[in-house]
Amino acid sequence: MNKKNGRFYGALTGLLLIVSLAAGTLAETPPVETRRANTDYQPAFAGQTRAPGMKTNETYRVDILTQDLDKPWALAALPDGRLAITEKDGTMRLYRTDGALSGKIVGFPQVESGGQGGLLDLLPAQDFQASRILYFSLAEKTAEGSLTAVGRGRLSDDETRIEDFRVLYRAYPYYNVGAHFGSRLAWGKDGSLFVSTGDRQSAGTRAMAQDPSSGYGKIIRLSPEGQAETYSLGHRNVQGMAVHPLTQELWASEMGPRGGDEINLILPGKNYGWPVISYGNEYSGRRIGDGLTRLEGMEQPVYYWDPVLAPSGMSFYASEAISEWQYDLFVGGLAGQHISRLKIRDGRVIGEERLLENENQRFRDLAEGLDGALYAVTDGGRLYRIGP
Ligand SMILES: [Ca+2]
Repeated sequence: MNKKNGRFYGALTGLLLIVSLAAGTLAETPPVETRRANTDYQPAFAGQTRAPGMKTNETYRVDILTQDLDKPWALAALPDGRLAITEKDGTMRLYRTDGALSGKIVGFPQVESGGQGGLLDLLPAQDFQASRILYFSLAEKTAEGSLTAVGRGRLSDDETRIEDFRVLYRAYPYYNVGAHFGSRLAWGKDGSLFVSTGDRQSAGTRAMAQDPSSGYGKIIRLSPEGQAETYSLGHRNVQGMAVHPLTQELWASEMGPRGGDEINLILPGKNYGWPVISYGNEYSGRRIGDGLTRLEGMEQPVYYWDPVLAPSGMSFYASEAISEWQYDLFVGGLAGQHISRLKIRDGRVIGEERLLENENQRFRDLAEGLDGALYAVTDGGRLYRIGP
């Protein structure tokens, strides 16, 4: 398909690409996944998994900006173009566009940094330029155990500390397992703040994803006034969320068990099925529950992977700088060790490409910069720029 379209370079390339995609031309190309699935489950609709493969035609470059980050978990662009980056053990760094990486910024509460815990996501306040306030998610550590918490604090004028850190929300109850904290943050269109949580992985906590009164396995909406409400339920471990730049829809990635990683379009009040329905199996190979993949009243994933990508942070690409990427979803893969680029039309994935497949890096989070580039951090401490 890509070769066929090669002659259409110029102003019409983007339009023609969209037309050819709408016409289903991609269906001729094999999916990027060639391995055997872990399960014999069948998708609910065509393209729900193993969408047609695609490949970027436009030129882009990949740069490693630094390898000196210490277990980074999240990054976000500040209004002045700098990148703010959290580090799992409880510090933040600033990366200046001239290449300078700040020292470790402190001032956070004690975090449970073992396992999957730590200082996790960050999100600048919408009035950051004036207020210097940032929102954070973290695995709060107490004598009773840990939980996913959301707080906010102000970046000090000398940029060495976060001041006046205050916890705004706790995904109760406390529990003594360092896994499945979820923790991605996103702004809703009305100024509400979304935070994702996880089921805390244990057999004894898993079912709490279906209990609206528990903080586990949810996407929570915090109103601008600070009221917390369950926005969606039935999630296993949501480590990626992104708002579509045009439609303002909330999308989420979710870690499945063995198979069954998901991309979901998040709608208020909906039940996303875990642990009742899943396209994955237990790590032991046994089926999850009754081995169901669909049930009335539970949402189907827009897309799923088997074998898994282990999807973490993700971002839509809003810039026109690489026109064929505009509005595509880019998902960082941990176990998959690549970035998955998904082309979405009318709520369906119509193409998938693997980027940075040969870097041997676990891609933890992605964000779009102000310069039309995507930035990504990896568990190995790297910051990548992928762009024009
Ligand atoms: Ca699901």
